[in-house]
Amino acid sequence: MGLTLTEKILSQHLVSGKMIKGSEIGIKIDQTLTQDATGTMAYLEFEAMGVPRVKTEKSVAYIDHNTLQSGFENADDHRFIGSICKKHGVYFSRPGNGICHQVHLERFGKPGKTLIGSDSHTPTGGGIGMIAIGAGGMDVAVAMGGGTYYITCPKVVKINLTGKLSPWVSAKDVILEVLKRLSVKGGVGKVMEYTGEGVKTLSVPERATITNMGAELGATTSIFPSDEVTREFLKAQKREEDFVPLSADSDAVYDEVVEINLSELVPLAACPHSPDNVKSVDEIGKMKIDQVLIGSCTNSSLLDMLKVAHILKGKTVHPDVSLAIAPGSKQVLTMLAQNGALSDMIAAGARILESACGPCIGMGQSPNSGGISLRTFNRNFEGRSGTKDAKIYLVSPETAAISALNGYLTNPCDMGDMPEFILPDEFLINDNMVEAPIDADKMDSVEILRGPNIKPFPVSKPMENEITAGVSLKVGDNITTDHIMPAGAKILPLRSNIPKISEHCFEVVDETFPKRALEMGKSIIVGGVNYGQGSSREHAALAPLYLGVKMVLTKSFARIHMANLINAGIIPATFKNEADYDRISAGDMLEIKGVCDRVKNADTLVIKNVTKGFEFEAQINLSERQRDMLIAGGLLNYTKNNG
Ligand code: MIC
Ligand code: SF4
Repeated sequence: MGLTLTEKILSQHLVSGKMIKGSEIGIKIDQTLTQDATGTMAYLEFEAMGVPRVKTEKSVAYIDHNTLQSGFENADDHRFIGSICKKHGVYFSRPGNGICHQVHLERFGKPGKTLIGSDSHTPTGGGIGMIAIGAGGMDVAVAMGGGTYYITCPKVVKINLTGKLSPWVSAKDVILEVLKRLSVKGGVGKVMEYTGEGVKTLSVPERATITNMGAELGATTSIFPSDEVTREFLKAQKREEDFVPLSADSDAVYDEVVEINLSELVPLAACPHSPDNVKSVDEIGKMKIDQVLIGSCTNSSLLDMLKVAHILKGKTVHPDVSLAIAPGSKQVLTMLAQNGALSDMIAAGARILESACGPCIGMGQSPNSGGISLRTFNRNFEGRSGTKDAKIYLVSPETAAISALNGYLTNPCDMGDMPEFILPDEFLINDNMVEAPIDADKMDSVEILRGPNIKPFPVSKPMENEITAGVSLKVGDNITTDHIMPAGAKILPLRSNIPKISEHCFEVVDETFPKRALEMGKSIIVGGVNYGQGSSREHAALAPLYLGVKMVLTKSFARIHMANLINAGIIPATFKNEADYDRISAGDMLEIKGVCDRVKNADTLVIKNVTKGFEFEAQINLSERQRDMLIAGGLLNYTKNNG
């Protein structure tokens, strides 16, 4: 029986467990990446582990998220990360060099390798045939130290592409179509593997758009084969030597098959407030818009930017619209400057932003009250833009650019014929903004620069055998990490200060939560399905830990958040009978006895609702390693105990 590409790469990297779907496997990690908003914590954790130099083939730290420096905090964190990298063997991509995923794809990713990154959009690397997975900072720290990374052995979904995209229909429309069909939880426990004749028609940046936004499916990752198109891309990046041809066996067996005929796709948009709330642009109609933002790790490649510049050339942005553009990397921005496309954007009235995440994470450009904003980004969760009542639509760069000129949502196909946009034979290579680490024998000479904003992370205690705690918060389905631990220009600078950032925990949902949880001492959060979808930020676990949350009890969890809860020593439990969710109210007192014994040996916990006087069961479907970790009080304690 043949193997899928996913199975081939995973089994080559397997260090523990068996390739049995649904069971836990440990894999060796070749490369890691971090970004600055999750990086400070990850490097503090790496330091705490006491490993002198990273043990991966390549580890890179990017500064791309916290780039709006409206106080000393972000600049201090950047200096801290820079000094840690120099000392411990990590390459440091300085602010201005670009968005982690775009730069990693251009300069460092290699087909067939494994990559984990402390950012949920790490699967962008799947565009060149990597197994690239988003993870919590602590898992990345462990991998940097040479430790194994654990995942549930995934099911593999074949996404069979046929046909060819019509003019002005975009890779973004492909992933929006997948999201429309499968939903934000459709990918949980699965890898999306793209195959079929249609693959050849997509360039590497287009493939990367698709694997990037595969994160919104909740998937473990997404992957394309490494073929002649990949070779051409790597050659143009002057690293053809990194190319290896990779594909699934012709008789590979998949767990599910999704058929997509590229020729039948039309321009789509994800409507507020979820990436899977997808409708066609025509269906939504000529909606008046206030803002258009083009960029983010999903759509900021040279190819995307050239299309946008072509559409804007010689025109003026509509008077009622603010258009801002953030090219994804220094390479993209420099090439746009050299070939004149940047002038076309500026002349049309676009506001050019630095090569960074920027407005995607609420770092500026919040829309006006009730504003309608079209964005080429990947997330449109409520409040993420910084304006709570704004309405965010996720679209392709083509749809965004033409709509910015017209002042209303426009189907780009109305533009008629499309010229051929061809990627250059050679990209402009200049890695002068990537600083190499100092030689190992000189590492003692490097001083670690710590700003006053950097506070130690909360210490979790070993698990107690009895938990009596009130329900401090009850929430519904699809709660995102942006609900649990919001980001944005005001809160992100607090990422290195857990006590302070915890004051904003669940702010979008209930601003009284942090104070109440602290007053309760110990508490439990109750949630619905797909709890914790979205970001990899471990702050969504560390803040609840600091506030005394002992257990999160839901109908189901998103993958990275569940791992982060376990790493923090918080029990992730699910209702055995979902109907019990309705029988619990905020404020109820819950009692669980024999917790350690059951976490060690059983698949369920028996929970007594003392307030309402009934008992029910919750499931704890965990591996042995996860059970031991919870009992030790999280990954750091566990590593110390075992190491
Ligand atoms: C995001 O897009 O939500 C982020 C900001 O990149 C996060 C990481 C973070 O919260 O720092 C992610 O996707 O993991
Ligand atoms: Fe940055 Fe946005 Fe991509 Fe997250 S999704 S890495 S904030 S550009």
